[in-house]
Amino acid sequence: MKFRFLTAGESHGKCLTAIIEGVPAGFSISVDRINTHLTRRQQGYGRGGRMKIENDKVIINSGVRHGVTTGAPVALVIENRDWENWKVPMSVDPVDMENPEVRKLVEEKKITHVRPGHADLAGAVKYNHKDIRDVLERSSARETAIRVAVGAFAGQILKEFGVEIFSHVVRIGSVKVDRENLPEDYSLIREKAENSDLRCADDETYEKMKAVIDRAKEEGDTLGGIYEVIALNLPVGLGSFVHWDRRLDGRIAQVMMSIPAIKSVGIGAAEEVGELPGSEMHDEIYPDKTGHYLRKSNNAGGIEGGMTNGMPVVVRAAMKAIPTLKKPLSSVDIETGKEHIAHYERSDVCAVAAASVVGEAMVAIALVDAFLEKFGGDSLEEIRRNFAGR
Ligand code: EPS
Repeated sequence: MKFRFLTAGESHGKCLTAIIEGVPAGFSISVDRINTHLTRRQQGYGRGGRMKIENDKVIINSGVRHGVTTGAPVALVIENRDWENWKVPMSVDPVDMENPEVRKLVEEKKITHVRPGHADLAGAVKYNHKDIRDVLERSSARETAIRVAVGAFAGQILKEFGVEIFSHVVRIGSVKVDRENLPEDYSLIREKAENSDLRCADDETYEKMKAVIDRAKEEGDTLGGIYEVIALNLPVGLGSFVHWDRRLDGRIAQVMMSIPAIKSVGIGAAEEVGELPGSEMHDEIYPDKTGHYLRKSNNAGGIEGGMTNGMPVVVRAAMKAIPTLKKPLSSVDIETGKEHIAHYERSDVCAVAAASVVGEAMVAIALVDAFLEKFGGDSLEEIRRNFAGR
C-alpha cells in the first residue's frame, strides 16, 4: 500500500485539510506530538505577523479511534484563525457586490501587481485569473502547515521502528556554519538546533545569522538559506536500484522540491560531489566486532544505488529568499499591462528555520512510504513480524 496524501485549503480560507491513505492499523498517534511539530514550524527568528495570529493545532477527524489508527483513511484539519478577518473576501458563497461595504471588502483584497518569484504571474495566466488572490491563496506556504501534520503522522509510524528525524539550518544568506564548529554527535546537533530560534547548532554563526536577518529587515529585503534533514536508524534496503522511480534519492528529491521556495536538493556531500576524487568521495567499509559493516565517512548521505545503506540519510535543501518584499521589486499590473511595483501585504523576512521543519515532514513522508513498501502490512503486528524477519 502506498502512503500518500492530498491537501486542500487556502491561506486565508477556513482551514487546511489533508487526507492520508495507506496508514496501517494499530499505530498509537499522539495529537500532542503532532501539535508540537506545528508549533516548531511557527517559530524562527525573522518570521512575520501571521505567525502571531495563528496557533496551529491539528484536528483528527477520521481514521483514528481511541488514539490508535484503524487502517482507514486519516482526515486532518488545521483551522486558520485569520479566517475571522477574511470571511467576506474569501467567502465560498457568492457575495453581494451591489452592497458597497461588501464590494469594498472584496476589492481591498484584490491583487493585480504580480510578485516576481511567486506563483502570481504564471498562475494568473494558466488559470485565467484576473485577481492574483485566486493564485496566492493556494500557492502560499501556509499550506506547509498541514504537510507538517501529515509528516508528524508519518514520523510516529517510523518511530515505532526506532527511526529519528531532525533538522538544522546551515546557512542564512551569506552566513554559513563552519562544519568544524559542529559537534560530531548527531544528538548534540539536534539538541542545539532545537534550542535555537534559527535552528542553528553553532552559537557563533547563530549571532551572525541574526545580524544579517536584522539588516535585511531594515532594508525591506528577505533572505533564504540552506538546511539539512537527517534521518537516523534506518534499515538497509529502503528504495531500490532496479527501476528509476524506485530510487530513494530521486523520491526524496521530489518531495523536497515540492516545498515552496526550495530550488536545490542534495544528498550527503550534495553539490561537493563534483569536486571530490573517488578516493575521498566514497565511504570506505569495515567490519565491527559483531560482524556489522560500518563506514569511515558518509559522503553518500546514507544512500547508495538508490537504497538506504544503514548510514544516516542526510538531505540538504536550499531555499530562495521569500518573494514578498517590503521594498518591492519592479513588476507589472496585469489589469493595465503597465509597469508597477510588486504587491506587498506582510511577509516573513526569513523562514528557513520553518522550512527545515517542513523538510523533516517531507523526508518522513518519503521514508515511511519506502519503509511500508518493504516491511508493510495491514497492521502494526504484521509489520513488526516483517521487520523482525529482515
Ligand atoms: C505562512 C503564512 C502566510 C505567509 C507565509 C507563510 O501568511 P500571510 O500571507 O497571511 O502573511 O506568512 O507565506 C509566504 C511567505 C509565501 O510567500 O507564501 C505560513 O503559515 O507559514
